[in-house]
Amino acid sequence: MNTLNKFSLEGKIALVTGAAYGIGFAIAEALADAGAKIAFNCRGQVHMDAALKAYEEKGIDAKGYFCDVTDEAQVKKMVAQIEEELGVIDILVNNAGIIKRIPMTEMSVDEFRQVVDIDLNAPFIMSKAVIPGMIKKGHGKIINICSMMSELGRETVSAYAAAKGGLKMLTKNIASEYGKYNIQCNGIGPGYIATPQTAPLREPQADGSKHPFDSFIISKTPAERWGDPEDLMGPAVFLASDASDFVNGHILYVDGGILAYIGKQP
Ligand code: NAP
Ligand code: GCO
Repeated sequence: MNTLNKFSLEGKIALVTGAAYGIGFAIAEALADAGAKIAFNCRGQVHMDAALKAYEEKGIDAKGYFCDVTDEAQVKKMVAQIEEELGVIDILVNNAGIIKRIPMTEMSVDEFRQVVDIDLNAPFIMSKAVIPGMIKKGHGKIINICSMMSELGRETVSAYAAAKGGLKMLTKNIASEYGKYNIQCNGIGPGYIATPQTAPLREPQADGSKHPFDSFIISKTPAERWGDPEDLMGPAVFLASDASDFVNGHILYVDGGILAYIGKQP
């Protein structure tokens, strides 16, 4: 067999959560390029309309569903609709996520809980909803979008780091519990990627100079650049395809080397 055929997603049905834009959109585009039929969700009409237009412009016949991934009833309804309209989900990408940058002692319990609800509880809810279909089908791929904060902390991101650290371990546990059903659950840990989520960290200063955090990240990244959502496309196809059938419980960091690097000598 030609090894490249192992990367084909022809005939597969993929659900990418929060894929109206940003990393999710790029991953959905990649899976479509590899042959998958795409389903995605978001919460508002404005983003849905813009996303459907953007997918159409890329020549992708993506189906959009309104769903708040923290709401189990909405998730079950969406999964049932996808199974009716497209078929049983082969690939689930738990991408939807938020961050709140607040010093921990100033963060309210509700704010902490909201981040954990979306970034950790929702991947549990989504995975619990799609695994039964994967078991019946005899295979499945779950890809959890983790973070460098699955490994490292920094000021103001306590809830996010706690959630993404938990998501790393949820990934390993799903891999452990469902590997016997030929379901592989892995994570992608993006480094610092230029999307709306990190826009506040890259905004130029009033005098036109670089945002200090922008300069900091470039100095900490061997690749000396921010990542682009496109940098995640190949890794996503790999983990969604037969090419990774014996990869399970792994977090693939796509970070330009930042986690490997102690940083430039001052
Ligand atoms: P983004 O641009 O802020 O997009 C986040 C997406 O999640 C949006 O489509 C948003 O949809 C959706 N979402 C948020 N809460 C939701 C909910 N309750 N139900 C359904 N959808 C919801 O973020 P991004 O940078 O693309 O990040 C995507 C994922 O990668 C996140 O999990 C993030 O933590 C992770 N990540 C990002 C980076 C980075 O540097 N950008 C690095 C590592 C990991 P709405 O429009 O409805 O809000
Ligand atoms: C931050 C950033 C990071 C990135 C990403 C890094 O405020 O430090 O938002 O958390 O989003 O998660 O991998």
